[in-house]
Amino acid sequence: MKQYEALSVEIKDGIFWITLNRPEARNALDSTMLQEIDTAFAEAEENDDVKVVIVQGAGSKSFAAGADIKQLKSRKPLEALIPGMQSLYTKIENSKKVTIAAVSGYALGGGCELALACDIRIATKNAKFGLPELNLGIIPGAGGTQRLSRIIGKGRALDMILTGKIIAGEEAERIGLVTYFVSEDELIQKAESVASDILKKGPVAIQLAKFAVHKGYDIDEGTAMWIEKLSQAVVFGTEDKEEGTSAFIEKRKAEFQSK
Ligand code: CO8
Repeated sequence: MKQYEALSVEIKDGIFWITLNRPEARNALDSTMLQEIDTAFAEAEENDDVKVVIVQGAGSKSFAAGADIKQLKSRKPLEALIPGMQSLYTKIENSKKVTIAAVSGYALGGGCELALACDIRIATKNAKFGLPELNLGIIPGAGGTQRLSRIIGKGRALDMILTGKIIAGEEAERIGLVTYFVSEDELIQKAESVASDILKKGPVAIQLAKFAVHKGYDIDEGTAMWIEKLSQAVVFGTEDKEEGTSAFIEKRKAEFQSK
């Protein structure tokens, strides 16, 4: 396991836990942390025993308060074009592992965008989501303008982005920004239980189901249906399909093996 400075990383029972660990700066995403998130995801990606990555913030005050504004201040226009947060989050969205954001406290700016790049979001009562970039004279630049509207709809996304308003976990669940809304002390347990449902599935099926949803979302339905069909053709050739269908007929639990 690699050594990390701004993260704590742990692998437990098929889950790769990434904890953003700069609580004194509300887990703001500075260049070290972003580099380490990239490294940690690469590490998870290579590990066949890992099926789910859960991202959380250290302490209950903050998931991540966004890009490090102190570093952002000196960035020049062309630096916005360098692959950075946006590319990293696209990489996370494209990961073959299932990603879960377990959000307690602030998920603002790049922190909210990190959660948006994950497949599943769980929020506590004290979670606070927002894209307040316009307050800084910039715009959301790590996928927020695109992913937020795809997840909660254009009208609500425009309202959040243009006003910079911050919404609580309950409201986030009501508008579909998060899937689960739990109390503070249930967060880890809920994340583990969602992960455990996923861990029972075959890795190829997990990967291709995720791929079909993400890749099909932005293209015409006919082509997207072909992505689904071709993905299905791949899983039809796996031992897991044989095992899953046999287990049903034999009235036992399936034991999926494929890597
Ligand atoms: N960056 C750097 N430091 C931060 C950040 C941040 N985003 N957020 C908090 N901190 C630091 C504070 O400066 C403070 O440090 P110090 O103790 O040295 O003064 C410490 O964390 C504690 O912060 P507060 O005292 O403000 O704590 P509060 O609990 O009172 O408030 C908040 C917490 C509400 C989270 C508040 O700190 C805040 O509003 N933070 C900024 C939130 C924000 O605007 N985020 C958006 C950032 S921009 C962004 O994410 C753009 C992403 C896309 C970039 C793409 C580039 C190409």
